[in-house]
Amino acid sequence: MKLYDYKAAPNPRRVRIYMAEKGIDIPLIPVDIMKREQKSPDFLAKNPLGSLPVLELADGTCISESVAICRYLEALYPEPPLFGRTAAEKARIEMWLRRIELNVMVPVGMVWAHGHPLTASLLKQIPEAAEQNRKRVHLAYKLLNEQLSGAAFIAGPDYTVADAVLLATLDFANGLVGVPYESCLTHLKRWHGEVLARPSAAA
Ligand SMILES: N[C@@H](CCC(=O)N[C@@H](CS)C(=O)NCC(=O)O)C(=O)O
Repeated sequence: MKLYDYKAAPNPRRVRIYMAEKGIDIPLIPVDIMKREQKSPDFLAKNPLGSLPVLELADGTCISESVAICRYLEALYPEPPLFGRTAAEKARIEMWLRRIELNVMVPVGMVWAHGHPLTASLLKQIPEAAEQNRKRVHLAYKLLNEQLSGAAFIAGPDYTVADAVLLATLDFANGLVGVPYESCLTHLKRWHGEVLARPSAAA
């Protein structure tokens, strides 16, 4: 197996954090997004969306979508379980994965696409779209903070794949995109400090 990767991008980092938590070691093949290598014909043959990460299996099968890759690895390496054990745990983790994807990552991506100089050459930017989505991100931060007021980790008492996905998303939003969460969101801040302190955060 090999994982096509780009160090500075949040979606490949989700998988690297997940792999570090599981102790899985897979060779990383760098693909330079800044040089548009992900849009080369060779890479489009692996993922027609031309995006990272992509996991390539020994038989040439290519799996894209960060959470699908983690799910595949979970089936191969079930311990420690990061997608839950019981039906309720699995559903709760899935619920938070969907919320992080749809309520955090989607608006963060819109702020990135419509509000950042690095993406200005890729589309006709609409500043109002960036502003509107900035508000959506802040609403989502409140939701995360509320959840973390009563739980150690985002989907409950244990670290799960949802924490790996949220950490990569939040660091991207706080950093490159420039939508930091407010310091009054103390539960989110507590969680952020704790997951950043885990060795996997360096992945
Ligand atoms: N939903 C996908 C998103 C993949 C994605 O958008 N990856 C970004 C990097 S974080 C990318 O490759 N962007 C370059 C492009 O789309 O051209 C996932 O979870 O893997």
